[in-house]
Amino acid sequence: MKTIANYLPLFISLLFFSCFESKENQYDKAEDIPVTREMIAELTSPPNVPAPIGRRSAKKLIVKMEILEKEGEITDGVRYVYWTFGGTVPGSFIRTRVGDEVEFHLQNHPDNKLPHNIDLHAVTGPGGGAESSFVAPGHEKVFSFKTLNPGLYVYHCATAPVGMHIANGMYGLILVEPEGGLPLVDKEYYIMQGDFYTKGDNGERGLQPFDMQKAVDEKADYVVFNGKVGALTGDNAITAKVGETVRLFVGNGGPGLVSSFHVIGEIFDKVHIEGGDKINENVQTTLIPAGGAAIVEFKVDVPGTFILVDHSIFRAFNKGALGMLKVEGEKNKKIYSGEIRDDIYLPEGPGIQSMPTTDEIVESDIPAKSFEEQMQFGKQTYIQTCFACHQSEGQGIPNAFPPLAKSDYLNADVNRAIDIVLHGKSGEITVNGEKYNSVMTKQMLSSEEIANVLTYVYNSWDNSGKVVSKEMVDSVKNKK
Ligand code: HEC
Ligand SMILES: [Cu+2]
Repeated sequence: MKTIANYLPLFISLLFFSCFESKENQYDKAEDIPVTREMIAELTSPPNVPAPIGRRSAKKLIVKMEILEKEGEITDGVRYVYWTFGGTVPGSFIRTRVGDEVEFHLQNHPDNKLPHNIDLHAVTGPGGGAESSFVAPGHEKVFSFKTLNPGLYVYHCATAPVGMHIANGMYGLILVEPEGGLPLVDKEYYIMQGDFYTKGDNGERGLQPFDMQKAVDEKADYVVFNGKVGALTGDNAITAKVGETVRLFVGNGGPGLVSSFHVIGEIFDKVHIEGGDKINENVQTTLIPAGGAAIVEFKVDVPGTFILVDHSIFRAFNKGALGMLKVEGEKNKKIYSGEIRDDIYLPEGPGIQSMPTTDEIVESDIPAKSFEEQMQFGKQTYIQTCFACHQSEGQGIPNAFPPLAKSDYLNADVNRAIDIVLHGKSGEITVNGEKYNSVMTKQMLSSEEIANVLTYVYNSWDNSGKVVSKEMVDSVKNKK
């Protein structure tokens, strides 16, 4: 028979530990961690995350998440109706600690057209909450769960057709920090990849409906970070200072594609593989499954712009999966020298060094006979030659290749444009208010071809409509 004496050690230890709210976890099971008081969860829009939990004790944490169906822009001129948790893609970031009792309020705005629900991968229970949270427009559903496992988890809508709800942007991340919190770092950001499927091709303007067949075939028109092309580039880039440690909470909503997440010019000092406890070190590229996540950490040692990509690289340069981390601070020549020299390299000896000069280029023998032919031939040259850098719609790539579409620089001076295609261009230029400082090599084209391609460029994408003739090209050529 048990007496009070049997329980005495337990009483004493309980007394002792309850005096120190933040004492190391003395509970064998997370389900036994008691919650003290109530607290409204801070939710944030990407790329921001709520404040770290630090050493706070487990709480009853109230999460109020509002579903909004709303139109947005997936890239310049292309509209898309997103379905969102909290008004953004990905949805609001939720930050909890192990042992929290989360009271989840899922609110479906009355203006919405469809019912939705939520499956949180951090939930232990049927459907990850989906069964208890199916909610019609103008209603709110409440359910509650205890966070048992620390880690970074995806949440998403699980209403049929599930793939369509996810494809429209219904996903986000919930972090469950361990007892005592993750180690503090200088900067934390929230990034989530997603693939989008539109009726029109990539770049086709106007309001684009979701394309079920392309989604089934996993033929994405857009693969992006944080819901749209350019959500993390230019003025939207994330930032840090030299010497700081950056932590990225990276998720992949899918619905279809796996991400090969990489930061160009950085090495991840640590990766919490798949968002769990296991830490890998010194990683170049980490795989993030659809419906999965990873926490990556690295110290930034040198200044510059570091490009975040899905290293399935056409997705980055052609479909949008490209972000930027801008690091400011002092250079460190020990770590990175910058360009030291540009020497002539002649593996076969100096005898055969010959960069063809423009004079040696064979003139094409079938000249265009009309404006229509100029446009047709010019488009061919554009696709073969200029497309790779200036992109299909002349939109360019931020910070790398200037746009030719609606380019003030192009439209201001036709002879200068001819000169650039003839001889190449380097040094700083400003196009539509953005600075570029890069190199365009000279293009090996005949005068005829240059006339056609520039006519095509000038008569596309809202440019000035100038017609360029072979004679104009020759006169720029002969000025030298
Ligand atoms: C290898 C990549 C590359 C290719 C191929 C290329 N360009 Fe460029 N282009 C550039 C870069 C980079 C600049 C900016 C150079 C600088 O910063 O000084 C530029 C600048 C220009 C500009 C002036 C800036 C502007 O946006 O109006 C024009 C016009 C232009 N290119 C036209 C063309 C045409 C036409 C073709 C095809 C015949 C072509 N380019 C092929 C990389 C390229
Ligand atoms: Cu939904």
